[in-house]
Amino acid sequence: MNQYDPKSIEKKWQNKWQETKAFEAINDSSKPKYYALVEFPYPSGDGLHVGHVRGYTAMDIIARKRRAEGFNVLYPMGWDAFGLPAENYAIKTGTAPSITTRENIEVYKKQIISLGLSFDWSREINTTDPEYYKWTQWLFLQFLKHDLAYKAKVVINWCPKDKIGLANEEVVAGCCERCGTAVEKKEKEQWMLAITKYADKLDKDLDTVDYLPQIKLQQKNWIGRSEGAEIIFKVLAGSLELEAVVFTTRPETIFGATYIALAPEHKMVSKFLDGDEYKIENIEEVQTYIHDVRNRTDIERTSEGKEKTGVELKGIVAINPATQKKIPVFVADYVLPHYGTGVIMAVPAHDERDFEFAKKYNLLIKQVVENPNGETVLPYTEDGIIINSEGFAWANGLLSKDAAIEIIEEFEHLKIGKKKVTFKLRDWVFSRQRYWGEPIPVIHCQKCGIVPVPEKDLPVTLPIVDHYLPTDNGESPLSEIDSWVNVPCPSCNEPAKRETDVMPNWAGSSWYFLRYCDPQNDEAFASKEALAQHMPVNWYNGGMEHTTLHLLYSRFWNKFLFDIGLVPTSEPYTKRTSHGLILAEGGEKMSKSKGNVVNPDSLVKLYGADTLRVYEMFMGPFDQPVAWSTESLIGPRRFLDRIWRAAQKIRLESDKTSDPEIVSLLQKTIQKVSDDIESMSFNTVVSTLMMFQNAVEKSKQLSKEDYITFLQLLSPLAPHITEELFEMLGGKGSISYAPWPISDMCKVFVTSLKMVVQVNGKTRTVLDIAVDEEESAVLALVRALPETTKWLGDSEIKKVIFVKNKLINFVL
Ligand code: ANZ
Ligand code: ZN
Repeated sequence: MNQYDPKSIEKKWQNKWQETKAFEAINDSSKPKYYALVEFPYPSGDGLHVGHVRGYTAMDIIARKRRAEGFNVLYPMGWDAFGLPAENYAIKTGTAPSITTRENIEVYKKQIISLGLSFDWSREINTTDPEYYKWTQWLFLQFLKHDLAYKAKVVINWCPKDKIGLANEEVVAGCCERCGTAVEKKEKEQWMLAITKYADKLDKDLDTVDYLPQIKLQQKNWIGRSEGAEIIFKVLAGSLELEAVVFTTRPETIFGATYIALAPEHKMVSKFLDGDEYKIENIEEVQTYIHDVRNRTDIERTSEGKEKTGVELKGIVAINPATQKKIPVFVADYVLPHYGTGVIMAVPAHDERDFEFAKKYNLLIKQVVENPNGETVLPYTEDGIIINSEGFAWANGLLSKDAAIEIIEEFEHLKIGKKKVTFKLRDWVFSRQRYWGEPIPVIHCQKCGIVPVPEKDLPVTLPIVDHYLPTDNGESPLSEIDSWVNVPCPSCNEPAKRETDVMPNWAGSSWYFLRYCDPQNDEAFASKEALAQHMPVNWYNGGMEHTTLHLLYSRFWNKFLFDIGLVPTSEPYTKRTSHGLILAEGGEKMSKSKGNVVNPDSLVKLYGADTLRVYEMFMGPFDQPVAWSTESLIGPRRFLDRIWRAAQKIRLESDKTSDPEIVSLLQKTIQKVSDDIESMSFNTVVSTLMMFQNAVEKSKQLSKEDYITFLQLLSPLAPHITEELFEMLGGKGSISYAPWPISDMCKVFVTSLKMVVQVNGKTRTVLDIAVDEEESAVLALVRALPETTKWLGDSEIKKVIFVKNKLINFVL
């Protein structure tokens, strides 16, 4: 065998790894544990994408290095298989999603295996397998038991075309993420998960994990913690006296609050509109306005460019609790119903939106903060010095930050306000009126209300249906299967009905990393022992697009399970990194509609998986987006060809020792490759290895051992060719488990050093010279320096003291 033939050797090693169970993690190992995780794919009809290969190969390199370092590595793979594409395909063709899913998984699995990724296939999971979703349902019942799952009438984003409720994040620029139809608002009963109860922990505990800074920041912004105060404003409506509670992050500006504004959806507004007790003067105007605002998105309502609108509730006034002055009450679009209290105290002098609004409606603008560094231009939104706060004269002159603390205390004392922390995060709409999801395991009984399906009856499996479209009133197609829906109540045995909503496609992935620890367990979602052995995940790499949803959802589930004593750590992932997108050749996004998606299969056939892997690691900095170039695969392929040839030569005629330059360079290569793998600087790993191969080709002598060490460094990137050559050169066992090389910096061969140049014992400069340079050569170097004449002047040189490799001293 003399030609490098990836086709045959890649198959050979893939079979061998499988036969020897080379990559199976052990549940009771004495080795230290290491859990490496990548996001499991949705098995779409399009097959694997070169973007998948980038992330999977990167973690594969980490996993392989850890095995070589002596860890018991868990690197699992599975299928996140509930989701809309299979369901939409079923609506179109009538093919059951379970069938399409099975077929797609088969394709994906073959593709992934062909890449030589070292996944532990004995732990493969599939979120649509009833044995898996039994536990997703069981976990839902734990949320229900602990009052974290509840039903509520909520205004949901509604896609009139797909007939489906959408999560906020599924709405892109006001349109349905899937079909592009303009999204409407609709009120509907939904199952909710109370993720907001964990908002504070999800925020604070980010300090305890090692995530890339931009990932932490995105999570923080999404959670949106705000510290401020709630303050009570009296509202006078004729003879009625009501209270409106505002949320503000700037309580120290209270003396500048010249109106209050309610969200159009606020309860108090509807009370004014249809209550008999009090009717506002301009009821029709307000009604029309509210109707107009209804279908505007939050972004349209609040973004900077958009004009803010509102209408005054005529005949009603509020009392500013600090000034005791009567101020107008507005309904305004820029006040959102589901943030803070849905009511604001407006301070036009110090808030952009309020300023704009006050100008438009001719409202009082009263300055209460002064710029300490110069002229104050309104609206002045920075911190500064408090002025014009007569009622709390002691506050005048304080810095706004300090005044805020004191003023809150005063409010608490007067019982008109209190300190308050608010979050942007909303509870999670957890039901979908669809088919291809986990049925929510509850039964509705006229007498008993919501009754959980007893554990022994789990899983509630999906029935066979003959059509997949939601009903016209937007209910799940499950609602039309009478034999499935009608069941006796588990509690009173009277006729009752199953819940027909299913879970969103985020459910299965919220806990899959736990199931990998113990995937065949049919008594628990995972045993305590297995979880203790493998959790937490040591390193999780995935897409940046999953930072705010999947990552947050799964942290929430894990934290809840930790609190009820079912998992060993509060945080599921110790470390999180993200890879940059792979773009199409022209730099555009790869997409099916543009027809520019690159499928790895043909590349594996043509060049081999090792070449594809090395190319994807070499193509650019790992965390940056990078454009694909099929042409460029030839470079990595030639690199592997050269390695193949070099190894054949060494097999026939290897030397006992290598050139000193090789010995030295190898140590530096070990160091650099080891470090760069840890920092995911894979492109420099490849270039460092290429430099070593260049040196090998120039060398006079090369030992087999040194070349094997080099192959070990390459093996996480190109596992097949290195296994083959390792075997060929007489390596013992598998290169995948050969101990990772450790650099010995003592062997590093120094090629240059610094020599001190002195005149009469005083240091004048430092010269770079070659090791062991002779006196005459150094003298010639020094004389060539332009400064030398200045140092030596006209004096005669009495003596030259030369200490090899250290210094040269002219005595005048
Ligand atoms: C008075 C004030 C004075 C405010 C001032 C700001 C500046 P963040 O930081 O994002 O939490 N606000 C409160 N609830 C709102 C809602 N439901 N819809 C729209 N705006 C709302 O923003 C908090 C600030 O946003 C609050 O502080 C409130 O305006 C406004 F010089 O109160 B502020
Ligand atoms: Zn009942």
